Amino acid sequence: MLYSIGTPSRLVMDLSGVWNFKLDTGKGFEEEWYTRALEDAMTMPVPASYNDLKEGIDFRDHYGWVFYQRKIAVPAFARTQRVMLRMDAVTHHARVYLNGELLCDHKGGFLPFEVEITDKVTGNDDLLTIAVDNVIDYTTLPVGGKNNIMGGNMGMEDTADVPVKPQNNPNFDFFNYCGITRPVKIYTTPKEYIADITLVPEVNGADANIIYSVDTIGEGECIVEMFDKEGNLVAKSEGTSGVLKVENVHLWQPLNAYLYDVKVTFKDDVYTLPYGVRTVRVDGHRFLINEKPFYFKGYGKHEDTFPNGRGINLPMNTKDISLMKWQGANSFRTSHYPYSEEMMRLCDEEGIVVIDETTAVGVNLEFGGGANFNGQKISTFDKEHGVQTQEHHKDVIRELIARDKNHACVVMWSIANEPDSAGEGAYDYFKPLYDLARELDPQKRPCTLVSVQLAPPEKDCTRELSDVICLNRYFGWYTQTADLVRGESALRKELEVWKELGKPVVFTEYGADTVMGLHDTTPVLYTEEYQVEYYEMYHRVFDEYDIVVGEQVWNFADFATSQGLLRVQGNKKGLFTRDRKPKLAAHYFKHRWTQIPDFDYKK
Ligand code: BDP
Repeated sequence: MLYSIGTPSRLVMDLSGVWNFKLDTGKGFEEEWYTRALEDAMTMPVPASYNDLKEGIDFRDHYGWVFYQRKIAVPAFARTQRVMLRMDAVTHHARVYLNGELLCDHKGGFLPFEVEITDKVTGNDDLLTIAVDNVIDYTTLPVGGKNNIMGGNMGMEDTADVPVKPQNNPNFDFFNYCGITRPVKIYTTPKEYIADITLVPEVNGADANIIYSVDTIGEGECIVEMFDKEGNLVAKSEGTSGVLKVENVHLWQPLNAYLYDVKVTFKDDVYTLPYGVRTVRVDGHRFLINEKPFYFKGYGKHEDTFPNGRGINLPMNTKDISLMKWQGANSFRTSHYPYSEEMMRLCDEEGIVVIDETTAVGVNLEFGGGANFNGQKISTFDKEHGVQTQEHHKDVIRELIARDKNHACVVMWSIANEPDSAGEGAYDYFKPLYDLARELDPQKRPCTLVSVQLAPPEKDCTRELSDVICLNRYFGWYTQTADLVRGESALRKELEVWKELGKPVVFTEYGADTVMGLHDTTPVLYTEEYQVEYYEMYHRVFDEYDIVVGEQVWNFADFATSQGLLRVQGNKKGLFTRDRKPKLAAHYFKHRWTQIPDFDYKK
């Protein structure tokens, strides 16, 4: 799926701005709010999560549908073209109406979807309404749980006479921000147009072949040209599929990006794609980028800022990448959902390596002692009572790869975060998903799932399925709490098991909550000193194992979560605070990472 850009043949109208907005307490669809102007509407910016933008817990934790509305006017000259309405992300479930008519219904809050409106727009003020639902449960990704993972009454009886109000219970550890979180755009194309472009690099010594295919609607001539940074034509081919031959190719390298422009001309339509040429593959326990052993230095992150929530924040994206470079990092994982296309394009430009994750977080009913149904413990993949997410999970993989397949920055797909990968039925749940990703990705990038500490390494289906073993480990925090000596022993013990398997291992999470400004001479939990000592312990161990080819801390920055007894206004495992001030550990990492090369750190 192509990113919407203006080109000599395409016009983009960005619908960002202040829209009308209303919480639905149950009557919205019955009363057909989408057929007329919302009554008693409030103002709401698009794009943004709405939760932190008005006061009160009922607003912040609203459960269910909300309605966004505005008028649109598409000028006559644009209506001679094919007119598309594109939503970059609506979290989590959207129904889009124009002048009262349902145009589309989309499930999944972090990937784009679009609908043609050529014959629907009148040119006068057309009424656009987007209804958005934030309910998460066992059928959605991310998964909503029945237990609150942060715990409740500490084992004591709840004697209140007032019933618990309907609410989301995320089966994951980040605030369930929602709304229209990324831009909504109208764009045009000619009636016969370029529907998709797929590029696959093959590097042979100094030269490269870029194998391309262009999906077109209509019949006609198709020309594909590749330009270098100075605008010189370096390759050209005709036809909707073929090869671009590039001599003395300039490779895209981590932290040393180089982007060509691939320009496709099909009849009246023109589309230009920035494109980095690089290869990726796993060889034994090494992760090769451009055939050289790469070492991941970086983070798990979140799209999380105040007061945008998960709403796109372009200045913060730029700032974050600047901080990554300051620190000597080279990569991050899009934990726990696909990030904005603007961020992916920025990573292509800036040479930041990305592990691209689906929205599959919470596919695990073992958290907090496990889920139950009528008092019976139920397993995650129980056909009747467990999660019912596999089909939707496939859709997410399809949409993610369709969106991100051409990005040089993406070097690996993460199928899920911390699923119940050692549970009964896990292999049967995941095998078809890996098969699908491998079939759909034209570049055949490595695939992984990010494995939870609850999963014993001997039983974890990631052993067979993943090209790279990605581990989230909290020795010295959630286990061996405050005891780094015993934490170190547990970490070594586990690595001895993975060593036998011979696949590369990347630590995709390890971290300790740390409250900025809390210090002590004895490094106790939550102090900045404990965070540093915790990381020093892990690194001592990582450096002894050749199979460990990467370290991505949890987390880049502090972030908002649901309320809970272990969360003091959010998760505090950031190296930076939520407003991006460095903790002691941020300086420690700068020191470590600026000494670790991106390539050849491990043999
Ligand atoms: C892991 C999750 C991550 C959490 C983290 C934590 O993958 O989302 O925020 O633990 O507890 O289980 O800090």
